[in-house]
Amino acid sequence: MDTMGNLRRSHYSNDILPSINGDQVVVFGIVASIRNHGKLTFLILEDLKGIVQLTIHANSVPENVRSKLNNIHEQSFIGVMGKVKSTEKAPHGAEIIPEDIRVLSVPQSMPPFKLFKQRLPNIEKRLDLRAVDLRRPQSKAIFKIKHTALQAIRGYFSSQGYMEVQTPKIISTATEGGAALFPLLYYNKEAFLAQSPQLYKEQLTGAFEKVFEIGPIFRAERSRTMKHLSEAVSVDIEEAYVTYIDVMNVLERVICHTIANITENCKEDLALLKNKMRAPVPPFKRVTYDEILELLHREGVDVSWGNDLFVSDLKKIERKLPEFYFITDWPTSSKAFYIKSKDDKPEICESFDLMHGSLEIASGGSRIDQKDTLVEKLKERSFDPALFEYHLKVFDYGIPPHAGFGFGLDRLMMVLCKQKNIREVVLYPRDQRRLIP
Ligand code: AMO
Repeated sequence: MDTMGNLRRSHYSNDILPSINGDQVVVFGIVASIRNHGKLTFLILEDLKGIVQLTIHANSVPENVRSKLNNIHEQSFIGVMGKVKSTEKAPHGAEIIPEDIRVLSVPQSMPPFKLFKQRLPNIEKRLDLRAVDLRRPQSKAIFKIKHTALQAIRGYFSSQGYMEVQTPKIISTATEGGAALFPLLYYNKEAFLAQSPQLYKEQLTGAFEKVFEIGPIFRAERSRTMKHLSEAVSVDIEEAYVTYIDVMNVLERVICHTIANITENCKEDLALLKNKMRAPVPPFKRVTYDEILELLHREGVDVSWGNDLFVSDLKKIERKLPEFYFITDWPTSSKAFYIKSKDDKPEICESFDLMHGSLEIASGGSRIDQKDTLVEKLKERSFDPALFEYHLKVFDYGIPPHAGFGFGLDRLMMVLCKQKNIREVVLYPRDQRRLIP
């Protein structure tokens, strides 16, 4: 095996153009394919920017360089120094005639699945060897889109005056009632992985007014579904002096901004994933919980008031609500303890879920900003207020009225990348059965 020695990349594959005909260049990458025609070999090298053709002819490439081909096969990592030659037959109209080839890594085995086929084996088999699965063009497209989405989200919030924060992920209490906790031993005490940044982001509104966080959330999900993971990424905001109506406006704007950015900057990736998506235009439809119950009733599904809405039921009205829409004004009993009830109708709370068809993307609401009410709510939900003293005492020093939301980045990615299984849009997914790789 060779080493890189003093060879360093001078160009990426997409820089190899007819305009630099005759220049000496150095490229690095992975061998995507080799075609051998006796004295002539074509090798396609792939790097992070695309592909470039190397043409190795017995008449133009010395024997000591050509002999390197004997050690190379597909999926080998190599470095090449050579001269650019313009030719209409090559991608971008130019190829490289190698003068030096360094063989850096040759695979001992070939991937147990085809990297360039549309039909793929079972996802679990691919996840077992995720680092190699991620070399598939469709996988790469998903994570390029995710990268662009993250940049757009950060850019949007920063431009609107939100401060990016990081809150602790090892914490002492639950924050989300329904979802189960992952306990861990923190020195000699019991601690938990954070289900959300909820209580910390609320506290921070007193200091910074507008905050956002993009970070992991941990949920010990009991059931195994296509849209639940044990570790997911949530995009959270919390803002002072606003209500749930105001943050719904923020949420739809950040979603529209992100999708507009992706449709503009990830055209090839979207095409590869066969997603002909167009950026939605705000405002998104807003439907109350009661109206959803009415729509379901018309489809022959009767949900008792106060119950959560099941995906299987929401699928029945997906034809009527196929895109993004909000479900607002949920029963107070169905939402977390920190959500504020309506002043004139305490059985309903100032809350919303953002949906895409039957997929929940986000939830949020106005928050309780009175300590007594929060203590009452904790007791109602059988939480011991003493355990929340670290949070409750902040209220003694005053906290502004505030509202916020959390959206599942991975759930949004399922929509943006047209994927049915959330595991496809997460590099190394974690669920009840999977802790490796
Ligand atoms: P909620 O519990 O609804 O609300 O979570 C917010 C969003 O996070 C995503 N999500 C998940 N994604 C993948 N796997 C999971 N197991 C999972 N659990 C949740 C969903 C969901 O809509 N603190 C509140 C938000 C707020 O009010 O600000 C919260 O955590 O897309």
